[in-house]
Amino acid sequence: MSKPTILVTGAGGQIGTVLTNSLRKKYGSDQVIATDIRPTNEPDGIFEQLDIMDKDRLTQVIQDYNITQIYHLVAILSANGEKNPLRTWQINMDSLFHVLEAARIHKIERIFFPSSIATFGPNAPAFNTPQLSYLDPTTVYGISKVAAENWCNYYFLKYGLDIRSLRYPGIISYQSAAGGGTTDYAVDIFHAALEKGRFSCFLKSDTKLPMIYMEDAVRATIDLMEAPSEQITIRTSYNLTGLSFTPAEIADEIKKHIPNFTIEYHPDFRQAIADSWPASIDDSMAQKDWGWRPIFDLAKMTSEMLMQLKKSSVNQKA
Ligand code: AKB
Repeated sequence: MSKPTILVTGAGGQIGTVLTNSLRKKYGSDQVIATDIRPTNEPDGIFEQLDIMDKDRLTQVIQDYNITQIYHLVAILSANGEKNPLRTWQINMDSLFHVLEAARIHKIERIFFPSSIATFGPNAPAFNTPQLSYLDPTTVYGISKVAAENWCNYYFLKYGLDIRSLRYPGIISYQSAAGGGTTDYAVDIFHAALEKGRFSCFLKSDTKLPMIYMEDAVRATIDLMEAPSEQITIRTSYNLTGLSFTPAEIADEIKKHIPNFTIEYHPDFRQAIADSWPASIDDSMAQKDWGWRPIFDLAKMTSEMLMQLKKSSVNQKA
């Protein structure tokens, strides 16, 4: 396959910020067109302001740059999505249809779509949730991801569109903030630990959820997109995980670095969402089909997060 020309939607979001950078490093800055609804002051690389709900503008950008691949990252996440369910459905689904149709019409070679562990609901097994499980999500975000996965599969079967997808768990990153999800606490806790030495957690101490460190998540995404088509046996979305932990477990790990760190638990509406999700995920299909292996465990991730956040606060002060 020749060098792709890539369009990233939602490039200013938690995953988009880091993924866009990695794609630029891999394929060259001029090959990656970052787009977002909000303008960016990011200095390196091409940026186009794009509201993905405007399909004519999407078409324009695809044509202007001869786009061959799309990473469609725009979505309203689980917690924010509950504040306005119909709007969430509209944005998550319409944006996907704009991308799918544009990809079909303009013969885009490859598309990436992020799904989520939010596709699972209370009737899926909570531990080692298998690839093929009952999907009865309780959030509008989860419902939109189940529908979207099936639409991706439909466009693959009906039009031969090469769409690939991962069911991301909570993603932990130092480079970008989490944006309105139920797993956000696992990013916020690091900032609070360093800035205040204490954290108020919106989930209960023993709520175990599947997570992944950003570096692993980005590697999984690019590896999946680079795998030969014949290795991709799942066209809805692959289960993916890095590690699973509870708020109490991550707090204990942080205490190894910041002994005076304290945590309090004040569960809110996000507890019910977390309770409906798996505690751990079976991603053996991703391992078998395209060689997925996570690198970061809880200890490695915690020391890396703290080290990187300290480094960036020193740089900001300098
Ligand atoms: C969320 O919490 O909504 C997201 C997700 C697991 O998809 N981080």
